[in-house]
Amino acid sequence: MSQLIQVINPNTSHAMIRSIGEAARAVAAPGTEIVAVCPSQGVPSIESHFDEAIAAVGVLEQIKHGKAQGAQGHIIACFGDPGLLAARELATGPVVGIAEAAFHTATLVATRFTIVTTLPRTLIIARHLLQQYGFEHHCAALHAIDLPVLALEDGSGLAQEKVRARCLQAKREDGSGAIVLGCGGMAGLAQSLTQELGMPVIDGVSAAVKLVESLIALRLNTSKHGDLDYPIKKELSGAFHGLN
Ligand code: 2AL
Repeated sequence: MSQLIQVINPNTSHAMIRSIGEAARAVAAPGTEIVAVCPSQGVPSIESHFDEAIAAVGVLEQIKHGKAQGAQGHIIACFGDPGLLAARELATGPVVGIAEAAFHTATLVATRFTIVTTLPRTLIIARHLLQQYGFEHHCAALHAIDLPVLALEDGSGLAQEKVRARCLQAKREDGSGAIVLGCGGMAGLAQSLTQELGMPVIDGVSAAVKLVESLIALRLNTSKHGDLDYPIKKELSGAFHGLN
């Protein structure tokens, strides 16, 4: 069976589209085509509530394009899962965010996990998601490497080394059985860190690809019975005209 899965990087970094697309294709089934995209306008990286609000609109724009191109499922590849429920309203196929994909996957292989993310101010975004999704009691600790998201794309390797060092420290100190990587830009690090640490290190992009493939195989679309029904038809004005 062949299928098209759209991976949306909600920030406008083309370098990050490439690394996220590579990570997605590395685990995709032979019949899965991955199309990796980003919004036509928005923020270069998502590190605050302000950035998330702008990114969410870009996610909706891309869900609309993806549907028109025949994508059967969609992935929101930013660790704050910006616009997730709104995207589900707009979409027909399944929509999975990388934070929720990573949390679900981690609890299948460990009772408690640690999150390693980018800037300290993004920790509150992860905390809110843990509460909202009901994973609070599964998260043993959250850490920030204290570098911005785009440091992961600067080619120096410094951010990657900081992620590695934080993961090693978390293994020694946190008492958790798995580590969740808290940024789409960390996607390429999971497999080598899993090997080096000898414990599961989970990247939400690859976890989301396998979850969306499973939902498509199970013929499970987003429920249109209830609150995730298509948005109520109304005239949107200005730049939003026709979005719904
Ligand atoms: C993110 C992410 O995954 N992509 C982005 O731009 N910001 N979130 C994060 N906590 O680093």
